[in-house]
Amino acid sequence: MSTYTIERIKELLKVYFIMGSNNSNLAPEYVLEKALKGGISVFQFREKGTGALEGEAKFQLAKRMQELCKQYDVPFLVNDDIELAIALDADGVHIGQEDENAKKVRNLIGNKLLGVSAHSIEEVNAAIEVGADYIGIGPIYPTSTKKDAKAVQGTTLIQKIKEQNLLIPIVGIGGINSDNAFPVIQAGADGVAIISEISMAENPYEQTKRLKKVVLGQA
Ligand code: TZP
Ligand code: MG
Repeated sequence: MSTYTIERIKELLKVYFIMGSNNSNLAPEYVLEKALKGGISVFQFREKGTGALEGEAKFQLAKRMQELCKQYDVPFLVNDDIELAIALDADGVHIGQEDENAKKVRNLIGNKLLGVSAHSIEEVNAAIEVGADYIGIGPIYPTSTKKDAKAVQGTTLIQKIKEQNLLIPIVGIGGINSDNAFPVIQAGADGVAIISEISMAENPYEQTKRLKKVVLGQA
């Protein structure tokens, strides 16, 4: 486990923005700053797919985005790339089932935040076992952002986790927007993780505010 309390992690997951340089036609730093101003609660740097930056360019972009997050006091997480997370002293990492073994990652990152994607109750339990701080469940709805996404699963697994009284914080992901976010929260997720609805928005600031209101039940 990390040094964050469960309650704090649940707060952080509320409006969880994920982005890399190929998720927007605008400069990623510009979009991130708008999202930070709009009230995102955590940010994940996810630089992958077509045209993704590598090496020094990836490192420098991550560093600039981390700097922005620091200015707004929002935790900065890194997707998959443990080495990068350690080099930047990021606040945590998020890994999928096909990435580095979660137990090994926990040992490498010490008490930084660890998020793990899970698609079944077995994967959820395994993630809890190795000390994951939260789990990502999805895709909840159809998405075209992740090309190799698993089958759409709706909120079934989230409900199952709640029925089994598992205490691990949960974030839903995949195709989430301000019109369909609330059912994810109602099913038991602590928050929603979002790429395109913010990164491709005409106005990422307004879109973030709108999403936040929905998640908080104020829309
Ligand atoms: N993992 C499952 S779905 C997905 C990821 C990274 C993509 C989410 O992107 P969007 O644009 O919010 O559907
Ligand atoms: Mg991954």
